[in-house]
Amino acid sequence: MASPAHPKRQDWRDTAVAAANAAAQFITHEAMSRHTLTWEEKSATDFVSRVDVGAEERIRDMITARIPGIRMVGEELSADAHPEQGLVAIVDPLDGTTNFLHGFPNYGVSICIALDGVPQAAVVHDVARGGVLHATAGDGAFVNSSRLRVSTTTSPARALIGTGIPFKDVSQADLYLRQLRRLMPIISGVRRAGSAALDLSDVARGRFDGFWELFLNPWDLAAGVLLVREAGGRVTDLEGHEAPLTRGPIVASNGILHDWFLGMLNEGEVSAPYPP
Ligand code: 2AM
Ligand code: CA
Repeated sequence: MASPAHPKRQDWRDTAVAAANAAAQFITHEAMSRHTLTWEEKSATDFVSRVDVGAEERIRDMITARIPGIRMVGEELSADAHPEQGLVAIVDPLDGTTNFLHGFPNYGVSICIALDGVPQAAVVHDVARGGVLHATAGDGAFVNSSRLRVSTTTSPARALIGTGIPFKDVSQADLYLRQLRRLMPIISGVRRAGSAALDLSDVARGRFDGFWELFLNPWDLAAGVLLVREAGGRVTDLEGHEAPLTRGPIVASNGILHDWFLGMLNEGEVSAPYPP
């Protein structure tokens, strides 16, 4: 197992930021002609276009040229690669594809460089709303050059919570709706913006006090996990274990509200809410 903070992590962050910038430039250019794009179906509710693939090719080419020996775990081109073995770049070239295709301004690029399952460097480029969020392990999180801090909200009644509504696996809908029903009357609001990487960024930015989703893939969550941790928050699974970089449920918060949040999500559920 590698030490948690690798000496090359800042070089890796710089490469990830450069690759995200290149992808963001491409996405912004392509957004002008989004009406001409063909939507390809990965499944009935999950779409991809040549913009996703083109952005990932640009990221892959830059990262593999600058970091010898790195493996890609990318949503469109190498989704089956293992995210917790060796030196990997975990990449969502366009998180919020559905938003992008509709012209709804909430999509971005997410890249995490991890070594043996430990996130070392991360960037989320908030393409539509603006801001390059980045972090390296142990050195804090930043938006552009400003330090990021999670919120200081202590009262659930003041909490604004981000979420992702299950869209593929409807078997999770009942659990999800029970969780939502318990939270709704006692918090200040719930938002579903359609990009998990940006939702986690919004926890790191202190805009959301918490975020949960029952199923995410490694590329949706890996960069955001490091941003939230480095901004002073917590990210776990539903049982309170530190979030892995593999797929699964994610609960993020400003840390202060975390135990309360986990308690609410799990209250009255008879068995472990999500299969391992
Ligand atoms: P994507 O745009 O990279 O596919 C969590 O909700 C994640 O699921 C999002 O970050 C989004 O990542 C993905 N997703 C895919 N299809 C979706 C849909 N129809 N509605 C919401 N999220 C979707
Ligand atoms: Ca994507």
